[in-house]
Amino acid sequence: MDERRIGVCNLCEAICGLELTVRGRDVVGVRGNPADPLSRGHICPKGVAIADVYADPDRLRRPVRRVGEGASARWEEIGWDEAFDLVADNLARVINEHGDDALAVYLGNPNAHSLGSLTHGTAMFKSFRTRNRYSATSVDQLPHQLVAHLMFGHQLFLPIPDIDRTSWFLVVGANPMASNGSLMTVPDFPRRVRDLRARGGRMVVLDPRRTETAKVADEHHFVRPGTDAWVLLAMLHVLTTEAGTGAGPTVPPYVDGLRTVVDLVADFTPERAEAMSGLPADEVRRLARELVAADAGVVYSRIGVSAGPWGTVCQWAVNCLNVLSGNLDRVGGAMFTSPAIDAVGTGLIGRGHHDAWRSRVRGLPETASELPVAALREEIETPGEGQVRAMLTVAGNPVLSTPDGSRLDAALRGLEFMAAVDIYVNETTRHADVILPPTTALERDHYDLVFHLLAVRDTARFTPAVFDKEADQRHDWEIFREITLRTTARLDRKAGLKKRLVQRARLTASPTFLVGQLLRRGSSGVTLRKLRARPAGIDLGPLRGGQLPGRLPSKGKRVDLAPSLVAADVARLAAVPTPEDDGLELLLIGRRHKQDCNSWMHNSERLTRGRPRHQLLMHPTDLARRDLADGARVRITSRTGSVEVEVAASEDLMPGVVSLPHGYGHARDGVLMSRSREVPGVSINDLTDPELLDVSGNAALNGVPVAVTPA
Ligand SMILES: Nc1nc2c(c(=O)[nH]1)N[C@H]1C(S)=C(S)[C@@H](COP(=O)(O)OP(=O)(O)OC[C@H]3O[C@@H](n4cnc5c(=O)[nH]c(N)nc54)[C@H](O)[C@@H]3O)O[C@H]1N2
Ligand SMILES: Nc1nc2c(c(=O)[nH]1)N[C@H]1C(S)=C(S)[C@@H](COP(=O)(O)OP(=O)(O)OC[C@H]3O[C@@H](n4cnc5c(=O)[nH]c(N)nc54)[C@H](O)[C@@H]3O)O[C@H]1N2
Ligand code: SF4
Ligand SMILES: [Mo]
Repeated sequence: MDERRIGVCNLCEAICGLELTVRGRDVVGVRGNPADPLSRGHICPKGVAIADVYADPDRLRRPVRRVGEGASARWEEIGWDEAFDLVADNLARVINEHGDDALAVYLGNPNAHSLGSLTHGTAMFKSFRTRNRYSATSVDQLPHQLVAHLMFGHQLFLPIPDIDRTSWFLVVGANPMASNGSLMTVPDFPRRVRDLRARGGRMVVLDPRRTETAKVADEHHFVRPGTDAWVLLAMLHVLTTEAGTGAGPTVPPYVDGLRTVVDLVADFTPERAEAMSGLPADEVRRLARELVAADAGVVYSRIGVSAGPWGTVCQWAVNCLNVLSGNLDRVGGAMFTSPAIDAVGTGLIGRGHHDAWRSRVRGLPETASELPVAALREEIETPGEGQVRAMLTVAGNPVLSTPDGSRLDAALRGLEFMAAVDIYVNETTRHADVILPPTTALERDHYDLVFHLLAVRDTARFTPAVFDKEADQRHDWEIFREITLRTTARLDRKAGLKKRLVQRARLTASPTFLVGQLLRRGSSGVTLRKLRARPAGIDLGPLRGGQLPGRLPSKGKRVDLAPSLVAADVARLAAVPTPEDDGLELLLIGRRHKQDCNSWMHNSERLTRGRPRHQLLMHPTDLARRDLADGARVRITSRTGSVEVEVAASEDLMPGVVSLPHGYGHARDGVLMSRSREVPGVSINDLTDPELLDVSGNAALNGVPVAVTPA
C-alpha cells in the first residue's frame, strides 16, 4: 500500500517542502509539496535524489573502524558502545596529554541543515574548549557574518532581498538558478524572477560567467574576478556625490558613520572601477542611478564575492548601497525576517566577536570562536605547544572543500587520532579511525532554525521523521550527547557537579522538545501543536518593513556604517595598482550545477548520468591562443598545485577567466571515493591557495591565477 507523507529537503538553503510516496520502508515517489507556503510545490533534481541518499547501499548506517591505511584500508563495523568509547578514550587522552587546543574540530555545511546539530552539536563543541575550531563558514559566508556583526551588532542579523516585491535587483557573484539561493532562502527562484519581470521589475547580474541566472536576467555584465569591490565602491561614490537634490545622501537617524563612508569612497571613481573590472564607467554610473531611482531596489551578493579577495569590503559596500539608497528595512529592499523562533533575538546564536584570539602559526584572527580553515593544515603539521594532534569532523569534507586540499589530505595522515560523524567514507573521513553515521533527513524530525531566519517570506514548519530509525541507528544529537558525556567524564579537568548535571539534562532533551520550548519563547503564536496540525507549514506573511531601529541587535540599537576594520581594508584596497594585462593571465573561478551538492551525492545515479560536467570551461579565444582544442586534456597549474582535466570551450566565460566546479576529484591515491562517476573529475581546491585570504580570514577561492597548458 502506498502512503503519502510530508517531508522536507535539507540539501540546500531553499528548504523545499516535499510530498513523498512511501511503500513500506521504501520511497517510491518524491514531488514538491504544493501546499507548502514557502516553496509552493517547487523541487529540483536534488530534492528527488534525497530518496537515493536514503536508499544508498554505500551509506553508512552503523559505526565503522578503519583497519589499514590509504589504498589498502578496510572498514570494519563495530557496535555503538564500542565506537563511543573509542572516540571518548582517544579524544580525552589527547586533551589530557596535550591540552584543549590539541583537538581540532571541523563542521561541514550539512550541520546548518540539521536540527540536532544546532541544538546538540553546539553544546558538544563548546564542551571541548578548543581554539582549533573550524568550519565551512570560512570558505563561504564569513564576510557576511563579520559585516553583520560589525554593522548591526549580530552575525546573523542579515538583510534579505525582498525578491517578491522589489523592482530592481542587482545580483553580484551568485547563481541562484543553479544554487537555489544562499543567504536568501528562496525556493522557486525561477518563478519569482519571472514574476519580478512580469511586474515590470529588472534583474541585473554581474558575473565573470554568463550563468543560468545571467541568461534569465534583463542585463548581464562581465566583471573581472576579484574586482567587484571597485565596482561597488564606485557605485557608492556615485551615490554619495549625486544622490538626492545636491545635499548628498541622507540616512535614517539610527545610522552612524555616513561622513566616513563619503570620505572612504571619494577616490573610487567609476573610471577606476572600469580599469580594474572591465565594466565601463558609464554603466557603473547608470547602475548606481537606477538603484536610487527604483521604487524599491536591492543589491545582493554571494559566494563569487564573499569567497574572493575582498569579500568583507564587498559585503559592507552592498549593505551601504542598500542603506544609502533608502532600501534597508523597506518593502522591496533589503529586509529582516521575523521568524517564529528568532535565533538572533533570543540569543540562541551568539552575536559574534572578532580577533579575540589568533591562530598559533600564522596569527589569523578568530571570528565567533572559529579560526579560518585555511590555517588548519599548518596547525596540524607545525610542531610545538598547541599543535593539533586529534581531529573530529562533523558532516564535512575539507579535503575537497578547502584551499590546498591535497596537502590537508596528507596532513590528516599525521594525526594521532581522528573521528568523523558522517554518513559516508569520503575523501576526508577515509582518514578517520572511527566514523559514526547518524540518521539522515527522512529519518529525523526537522524544524529549520537557520533558514527561516534567512527566508524571503516568514513561515514556520515542523516535519516529523518520515521513517522511524532502525534500532541500531542513532540520531546525530544522540551521537553528540554520547561523545560529550563520555569524553568530559574522562577529562582531567572536571567541571563542577552542578555544571555536569545541567549539561547532561540539556543534552538529554530531544531537539523536538527544545523546538517546542523555543517556540513558546517567541511572540508569533506558533506552537508545536499547531505545527503538527499543519505539516505543510504555517504562513506568517511577507517580510515586514519599518522594524528598525527596534529590532537592531546592537547595543544602543544603532547601525555603524563605518566599522574601523572595514575602513582599514578600504585603505588597503585603494593602494592596489592597476594590473597590466599581458593577455596571458588566466583567473580561475568556481561553478555550481543544479545536479551537484558540494562534494557529495555523486553516488546518485539520477544526478550523475548524462553529459559529464566536471570540465574546465574556457573561452574559445583563450583556447586558440594556447593551441588547445575543445575537449583536449590540459594541465592547470597554480602556485599551490597542478591537476589534469578535459577542457570545454564556452562562449559564456569572460576571456581570461576559466572555471571548474568544486566538489569533484573523487579519485585519491588510486581509490575511487564515490561509486557512480566514471569520470571522477579533479578538485579545484588542489589549485586554490591558503595564502589568499579576505581580511575576515575567508579563503579567496575565486580569482586564483593559473596557467593552462596541454597535458
Ligand atoms: N573552490 C571552491 N570551494 C568551495 C566552494 C566554492 O564555491 N568553490 N564552496 C564552499 C562552500 S559554500 C561550502 S558550504 C563548502 C562545503 O564544504 P563541506 O561542508 O566541507 O563539504 P560538503 O561537501 O558539504 O560535505 C558534507 C559531508 O556531510 C555528509 N553529510 C550529509 N548529510 C549529513 C548528515 O545529515 N549528517 C552528517 N553527520 N553528515 C552528513 C556528507 O556525506 C559529506 O561528507 O565547500 C566550500 N568549498
Ligand atoms: N545545486 C547546488 N546548489 C547549491 C550548492 C551546490 O553545491 N549545488 N551549494 C549550496 C551552498 S553550500 C552555497 S554556499 C550556495 C552558494 O550559492 P551561490 O553563491 O549562488 O553559488 P554559485 O552558483 O557558486 O554562484 C557564485 C557565482 O559567482 C560567480 N563568480 C565567481 N567569481 C566571481 C567574482 O569575482 N565576481 C563576481 N561578480 N562573480 C564571481 C560565479 O561565476 C558564480 O556564478 O549554493 C547552495 N546551493
Ligand atoms: S531547491 Fe534545494 S531544498 Fe529545494 S529540492 Fe532542490 S536541493 Fe532540495
Ligand atoms: Mo556553502
